[in-house]
Amino acid sequence: MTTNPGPPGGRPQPPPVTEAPHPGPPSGGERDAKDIALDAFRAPEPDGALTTDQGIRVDDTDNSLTVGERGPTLLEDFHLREKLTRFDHERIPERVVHARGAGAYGFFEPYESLAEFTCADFLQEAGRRTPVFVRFSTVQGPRGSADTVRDVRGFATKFYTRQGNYDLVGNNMPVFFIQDAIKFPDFVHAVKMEPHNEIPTGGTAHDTFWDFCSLQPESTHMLMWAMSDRAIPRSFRMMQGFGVHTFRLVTADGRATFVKFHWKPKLGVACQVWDEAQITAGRDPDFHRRDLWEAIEAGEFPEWELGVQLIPEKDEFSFPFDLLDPTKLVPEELVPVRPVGRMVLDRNPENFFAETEQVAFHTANVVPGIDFTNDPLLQGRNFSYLDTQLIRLGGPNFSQLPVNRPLAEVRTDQRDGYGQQVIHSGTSYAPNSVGGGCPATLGGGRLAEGVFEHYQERVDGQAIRRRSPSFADHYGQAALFWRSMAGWEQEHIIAAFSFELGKVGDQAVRHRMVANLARVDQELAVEVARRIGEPEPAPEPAPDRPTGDREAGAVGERVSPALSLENLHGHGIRTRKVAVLVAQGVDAAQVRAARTALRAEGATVETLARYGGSVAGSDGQDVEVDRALATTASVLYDAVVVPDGAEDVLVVEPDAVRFVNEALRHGKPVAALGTGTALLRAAGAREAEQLAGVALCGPDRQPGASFWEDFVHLIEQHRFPQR
Ligand code: HDE
Repeated sequence: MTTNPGPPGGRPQPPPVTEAPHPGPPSGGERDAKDIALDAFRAPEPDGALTTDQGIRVDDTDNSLTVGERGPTLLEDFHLREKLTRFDHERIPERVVHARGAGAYGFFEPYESLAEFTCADFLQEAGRRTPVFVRFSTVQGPRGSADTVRDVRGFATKFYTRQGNYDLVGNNMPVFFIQDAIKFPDFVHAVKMEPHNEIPTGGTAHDTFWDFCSLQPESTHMLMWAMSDRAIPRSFRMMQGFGVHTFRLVTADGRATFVKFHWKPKLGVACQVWDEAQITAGRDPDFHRRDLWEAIEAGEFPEWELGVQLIPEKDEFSFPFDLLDPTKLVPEELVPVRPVGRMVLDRNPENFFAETEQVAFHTANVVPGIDFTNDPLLQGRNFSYLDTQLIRLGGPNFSQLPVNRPLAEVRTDQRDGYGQQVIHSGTSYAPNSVGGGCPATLGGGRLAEGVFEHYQERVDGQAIRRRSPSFADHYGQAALFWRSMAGWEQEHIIAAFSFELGKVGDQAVRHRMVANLARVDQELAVEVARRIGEPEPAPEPAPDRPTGDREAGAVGERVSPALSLENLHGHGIRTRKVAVLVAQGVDAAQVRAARTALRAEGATVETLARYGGSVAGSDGQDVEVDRALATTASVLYDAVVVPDGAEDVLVVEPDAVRFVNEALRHGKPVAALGTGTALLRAAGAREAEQLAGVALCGPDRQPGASFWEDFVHLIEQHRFPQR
């Protein structure tokens, strides 16, 4: 039994009851309007006396109130009851999908006015900043699942505009598995853990998922993305985002333009390789969450460019696919992406639950100047997001939660409900006269004044349950994606299909899936079949494919270079993590040179050794050790340097050998200086000088500036999968 002893020298003296000082924001630069608005809800660090929820000061929080020292506990102990009751009710339902995520605040600013296309206030003026909150997520896994599973990533942005909240609730892939929202529960039941045993956590490699997809060929295009490296991003900061659906931009005079939204990461797109992702899931299940947090804390603010593909309404039917079909993308070669602004995330939340867990996105949160289309997936989403928050956040007042509150003033006739935070006065009905007619509607035709008016699309038809024939091509763009991949990307896709289908127990499912792949590409299907032990599939004609394998055809129809990771590299190595392996006798000058050269380019450099502390360098000076090898892993770094002088120790250090072996296997840049090459050999590299991405500096030579420049260039290329 323990009691809180308080400070030495007597009982703690509670400070006088005063107004708590304001803690202010935790990190980041300039304070924006949302940050300042949150001040009203920030609780100070509790440094005074402990109280109950009612503000009553508590004498003891370690012992329940009992009759005598060994007697029964008294019901009258309101502090005990409150403490346990509050604890019992701490959890809320996790999101039905996208349960695991991480978020951050920041701002968006346009490069130029988009007034020509939209009256959305936040897009009118170059440089005018709008606060944002972004949440990244995986889809399949529960809240506690690993970050690096093979999955789609959510990329949801809430813009706190002067005209109210605008939510762009996107993913890191530009298409989706299904065309109609009515299939979403089926899809999610199939992809989530299987109901009888809740296996697997966070992965798609199981029977029900592949059963569904094999029977639902509209998922084929998205499967190609999900089996590509895009499904195992290096970090949230290095992935694209897409609005997926076609939306509308609308001008003040009611003119509409179709639009596809794109987020392009300033650091370029970078992915892990599958083996690396799997090991990372064990070594650091918080890999992406930690990366985002640490980058922001270090002042390395992640940045994306917002791009739009603009399509005049008159061109609605000029593509070989339907713009309303969310399993199709608009190739960038056909409609270029126009960069229109940038988003920077510069502030971490203060409390995960209050902000990242309670943030509520909704596709129907649009502002004047942005509108929907009849994409049947989008239409269903416009219902689902509000509906899900009602159960997840416990009632209709979730938009009053600090993270969800708009900066724009809220005046509604909505009242009451669980957790109402507002003390309303006056009337709550319309029309009224006693309230002076307020809050009042302003009437149509006033988009320019910030009044939302739905786009006046003319629609005419019969009520039918039938998919449009214009949605029927399920393989054309899957094949386009496949053809647009570099050889190594195709290999990764084959390996991913083989891994996933190899884990499917039901032979008929594998069989159907291989037949579907044959409609995408015969070689792909044959190779996957070979690897999973299926008979070679017969060539499939894919009769419903207008874009198909046409030999002729514009770039963007036959092949889309913009889809390949080869063309999405970033520039420079800012925030890449480089490990320098050290041990007794290491060339300390080389360690210093590596640190200086790589840090000058913005990389994070850490020295790793068997134990923490320091090691004696060859010049007698100590080299500080940043981390003990046992506390970290090769998969958590982007590149490795093995300096001269410590090879005797390192080649017999299993953690060091494994470190380099994994770096080599995962195609990472490796620099070996002088006798450091011995560690490469110990790690299994026979002819290191022949390996792509390996930089060697011969014995008796010191790496000069050009050596480090070349190594920086290798890190910039991220991976050497051809190795
Ligand atoms: Fe979602 N989706 N979704 N989704 N979605 C949810 O909303 C839904 C879809 C996406 O970080 C849920 O608040 C339906 C496409 C993201 O909080 C839910 C359909 C895209 C997030 C929901 C889709 C997304 C969600 C679960 C098919 C990319 C996480 C919890 C019609 C464009 C947002 C919640 C966050 C979350 C419904 C399909 C993106 C249930 C019905 C397509 C990024 O409402």
